[in-house]
Amino acid sequence: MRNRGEWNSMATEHHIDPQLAEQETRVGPPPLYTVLLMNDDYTPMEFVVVVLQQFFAMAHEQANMVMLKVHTEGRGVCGVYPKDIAATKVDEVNSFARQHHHPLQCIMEVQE
Ligand code: TYC
Repeated sequence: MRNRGEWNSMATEHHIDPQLAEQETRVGPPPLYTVLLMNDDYTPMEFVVVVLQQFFAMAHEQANMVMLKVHTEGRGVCGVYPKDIAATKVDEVNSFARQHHHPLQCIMEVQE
């Protein structure tokens, strides 16, 4: 039978199956990702406030503070999420901005 010799040596010589190696070495919880907005010269301030309210569940006052932080400092945090949720938020915000013909950029960064 094909591979019998290989299987036998794995069983008797205690080789590590490479497909299991990742499971054996992964320690700790999965990383979290920070979702950020980047400043630009063209997206209207009120559009950014709406994005923060609609996609990140912020109240108008908090959304305005985050928008102004992005406007003055170049970037600002929208939230911190597991990888799949962060990636979905990034895609949704960038699609929404493009639908409205704004250059707004939403990105994600792995947490330290
Ligand atoms: N700088 C933009 C303006 O003056 C406003 C803005 C804020 C754009 C935050 C993007 O992520 C952003 N209209």
